[in-house]
Amino acid sequence: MKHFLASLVALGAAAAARGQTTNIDQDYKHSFGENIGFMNWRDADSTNGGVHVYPTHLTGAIWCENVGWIFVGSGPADTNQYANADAADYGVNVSPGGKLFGFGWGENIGWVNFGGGAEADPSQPAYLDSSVSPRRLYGYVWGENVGWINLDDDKTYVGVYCFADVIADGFVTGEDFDLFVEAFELGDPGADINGDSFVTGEDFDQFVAAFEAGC
Ligand SMILES: [Ca+2]
Ligand SMILES: [Ca+2]
Repeated sequence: MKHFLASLVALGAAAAARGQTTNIDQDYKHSFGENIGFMNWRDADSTNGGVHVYPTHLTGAIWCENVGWIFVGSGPADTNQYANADAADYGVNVSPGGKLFGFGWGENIGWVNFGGGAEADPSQPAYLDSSVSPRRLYGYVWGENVGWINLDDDKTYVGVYCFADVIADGFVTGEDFDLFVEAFELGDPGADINGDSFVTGEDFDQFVAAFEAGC
């Protein structure tokens, strides 16, 4: 078992290094765009591998059945959030209260404004709600060329696993704890809970807080 877990850590490390891990709920992984159809946030293929929601930002890509990939960022350049001042450091951020803001880039549809819903009248901000189970996204996102993207549906929505769910199977268990500690001791990217590309005491604190809360 120990050996298996170590292999899993190694796999996770390789995947994380390529930005391929996801913590999107396997049962709730779609949003819907009024003009672009269903959007898969988790597992459309093994190349881009879906979205990872970190406490302060997103990484990865969403597959849209009609318009291809929307990239939500590959990791902020300097801090825990994308500056979005130019195309070199773009992506979707998460505010301390859970609101999404910043930009995704659609290979065929241009910029997608994740803060667009907050600017609508009435305001319909896109946000991560951590008070519900499963944790999930709500609200609306605006695509400059494709209109509204709905994160608000009752049945078709994007669920997000707990930050402490390192194995990302929807359950926070001792197995996640063991794997995290092992990854942490190795300085493995799988233990990078806040997604800043470094494994530090901050990740340890955030993991323990999320683990104790059980999300
Ligand atoms: Ca788990
Ligand atoms: Ca970190």
